[in-house]
Amino acid sequence: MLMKTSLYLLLFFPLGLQAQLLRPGDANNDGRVDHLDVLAIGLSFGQEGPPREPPFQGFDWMLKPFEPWAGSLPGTMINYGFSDCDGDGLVSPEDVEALQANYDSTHMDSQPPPMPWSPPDTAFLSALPRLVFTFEPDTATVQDTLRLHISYVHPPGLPADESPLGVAFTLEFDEMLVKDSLTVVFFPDTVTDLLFAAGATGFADARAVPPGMVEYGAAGKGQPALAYSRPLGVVQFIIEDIIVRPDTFWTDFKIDVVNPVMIDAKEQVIPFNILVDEVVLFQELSAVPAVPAPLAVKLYPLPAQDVLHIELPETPLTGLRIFDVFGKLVAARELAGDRRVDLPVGQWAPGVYWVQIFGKNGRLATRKFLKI
Ligand SMILES: [Ca+2]
Ligand SMILES: [Ca+2]
Repeated sequence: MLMKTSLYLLLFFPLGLQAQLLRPGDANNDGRVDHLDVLAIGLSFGQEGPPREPPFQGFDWMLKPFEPWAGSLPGTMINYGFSDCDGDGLVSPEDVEALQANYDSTHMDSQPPPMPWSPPDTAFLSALPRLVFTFEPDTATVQDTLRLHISYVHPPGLPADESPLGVAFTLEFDEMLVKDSLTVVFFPDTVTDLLFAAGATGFADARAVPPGMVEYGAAGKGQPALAYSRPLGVVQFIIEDIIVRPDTFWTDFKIDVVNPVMIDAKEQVIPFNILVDEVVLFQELSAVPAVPAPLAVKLYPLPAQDVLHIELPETPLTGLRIFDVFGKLVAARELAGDRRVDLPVGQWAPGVYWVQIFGKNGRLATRKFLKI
């Protein structure tokens, strides 16, 4: 019996009995790929260890044997190897792409087995950081775009080395009030010292995150990047057309911040305060605008190499915005009603991009494409 077991292990784990097993993207090995995993990747950032043996590199959703790395996360002791989602032996921004590709995937078959991620508490802080959520505009009507700005506010006197390395939270809201499939998270452009992940359109790649929910995570690259007040991104909602009950003109759109967590570079939980704006949605019942039909868009060739053609068969284009997988804005154009745009992409880094296409009368479409 003993022989049989050993033989099985040797055959199954080519690296020998030392091998552990991971699912790419579940960097904190808690059984789910989500916004929290960006914290583990931030804590492990820049660490190096044995690369995974071929064919176990890459971040397809497969069980991957790997040799344990020499180090582990400072608080929870999760091996750094779990953060090397693509298996190349280095924890780098590319590993965050596994979060996007496998977002909301769950498993129970890693080794050691998945455990809830529960970092230890910090000592008392004299001044608490704040996370502030502000709506713009503060009133809105049907079909309006409503932006929720997320900001980190640094308390005076908190030294850089005790500052947060990362933050994560879930937003819950009434999904009946917004067009939930159009809810997009935009990460701040021109930011290079943070890694981001989100459970919403624009990051979670073709995954149906439960309705009425946005998950968000940001982490410094091995550094306490939240050492000064800074914007962390925007959640964009499109307000549903039937938002007001017949007996009222007013409906409040409220955001609940659920399971918020900030950690420092030692993977200890930092206490902080949260400030959330309320927004009032207002609709004049006599003036309900017609619902814009979804925008039909043709993108070709796919994947794109030198030029991406974007064509709208039925309405003129008024603008374009292109984001990379990290949510960084890489191009924006105002357009004067062209039906087709030829976008030169030859100089762009290969990878997945998102293009947001604006048509007349508030019509909008978001598509992704691969640049090779
Ligand atoms: Ca996880
Ligand atoms: Ca890697």
